[in-house]
Amino acid sequence: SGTHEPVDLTNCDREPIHQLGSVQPFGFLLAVSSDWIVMRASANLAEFLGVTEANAIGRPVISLITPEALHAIRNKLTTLRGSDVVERIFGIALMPDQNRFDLAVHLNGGQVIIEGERCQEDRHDAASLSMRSMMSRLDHTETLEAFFREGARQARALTGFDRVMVYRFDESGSGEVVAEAARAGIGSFLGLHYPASDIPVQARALYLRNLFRIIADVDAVPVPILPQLDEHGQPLDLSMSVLRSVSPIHIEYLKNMGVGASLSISIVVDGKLWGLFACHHYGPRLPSAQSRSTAELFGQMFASRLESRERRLALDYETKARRIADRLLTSVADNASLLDDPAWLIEALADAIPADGIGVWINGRLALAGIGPDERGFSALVRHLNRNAAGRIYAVDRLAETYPDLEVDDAVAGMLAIPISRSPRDYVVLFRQELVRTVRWAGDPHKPVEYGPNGPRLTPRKSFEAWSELVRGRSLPFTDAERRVAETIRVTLIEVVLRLTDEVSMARQ
Ligand code: BLA
Repeated sequence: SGTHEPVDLTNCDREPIHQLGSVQPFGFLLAVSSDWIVMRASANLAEFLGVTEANAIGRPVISLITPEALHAIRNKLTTLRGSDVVERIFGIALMPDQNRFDLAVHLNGGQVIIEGERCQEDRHDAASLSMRSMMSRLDHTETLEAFFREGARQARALTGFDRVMVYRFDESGSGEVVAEAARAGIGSFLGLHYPASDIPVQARALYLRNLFRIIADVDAVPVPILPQLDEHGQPLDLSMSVLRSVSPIHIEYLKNMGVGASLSISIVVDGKLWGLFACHHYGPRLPSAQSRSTAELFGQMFASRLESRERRLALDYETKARRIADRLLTSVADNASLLDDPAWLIEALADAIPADGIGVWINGRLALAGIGPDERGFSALVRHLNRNAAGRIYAVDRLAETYPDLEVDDAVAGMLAIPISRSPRDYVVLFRQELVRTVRWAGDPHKPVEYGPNGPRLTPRKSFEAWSELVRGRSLPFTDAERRVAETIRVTLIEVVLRLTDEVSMARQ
């Protein structure tokens, strides 16, 4: 609709993607008042119902469809009291002697939104895959990685898309491809990272409400919904629509990736958008409404399995970490000189708090293994720590930004400091390297960048560069669980170090 400012790469977050005023052409849309008068219709109505939108608008819906069809829709409505619920009716005849349709029905601002598409015989028979056996396969995977991989495989079996990725968001909204199932010969996106801006905030908010997003054909011409504006001057809110058309920016992104159809299924864990099944097809693709519905259900089951797995893993981690901390402390209590051996310490902590370097600073002496500042840098770091983190666990994932005057190698980006004496002087400090150094490049970095109408930004390669810029100087953050483990280690190491320094001063007397 012409009422909005033009969208470019700088104002993506403000594009009203739920109000673009058009649908994808694979189906029709009717907005019907509570007394069943057609208020709006998509401009392709005649293709499906043999009546033009101009002839339909203002008429009772019963002049377009049979009483039986209307009755079926009304029945569904009784279950639609909650908002954000979409009901489906498969294989229903809307007119006598006519092809069958699949319908999606939902309520919006007192109106009934009816979306229909031709019922297709599915070559890819999703219904024959039993949800129970799929869940059982998922449950039999050992590791989280295997669980994701199995999830990707099953989502691919359900949708028939060329590439299915499990895409996980981090706290900042950037994402990583953590699993992939793909047709042979199309390369791999596994392990790649993308910036938060590739999926703008309003799109994420929408995917939390509406868990299934199909873009069936990137070359499809959107069909306007008429009239565009209602008597209040408002475009139709398509948040819960199945057919909602797509932002031209995102279409360009998909085309630049060579993608013909895209599908995403939300993965919602603990009420938050954990990630997406992101699916690409290298040509147009529209799974049947029934298959899509099954895939959506699969996404929900997968997410609930993931939720309980994450809880269990968190518990397992705490148990394991406590054991590691105990073992570490017994060893150090038996043989305090182990604290002079940072290589031993980093190894002992590896499973509890993974790091790329460790420094042990006791009585002004540094023992360092792996990456970390040298003696001078470390003593400057310790002065900072004494000032602003005395006696407490302190973690940052952007060291250079936190302490601009600190002279440390660019590779060192993350730090977790564990004070180990009562007077804030002695520390065990874990270091993590810059994240961009640990990941693969998206696309071929030597390939020339291609320009589209919106510039070179919307390509996987540029997208990865944008992400790299964003995380420059940052490490993988230390998690809350890791900090809790560090706290356990702090409390007990204090006792050990205290005894040590007592012994030293006794010997001196
Ligand atoms: C939506 N962007 C999306 C979606 C994905 C991505 C998965 C969901 C819709 C879909 O299934 O296609 C991004 N796709 C990815 C990523 C991978 C992938 C990261 O396969 C990694 C493998 N996009 C941009 C920029 C803007 C933008 C700069 O890169 C805005 C300026 C916009 N992305 C954008 C919009 C949507 C979107 C508007 C919403 C599309 C919609 O649902 O209408």
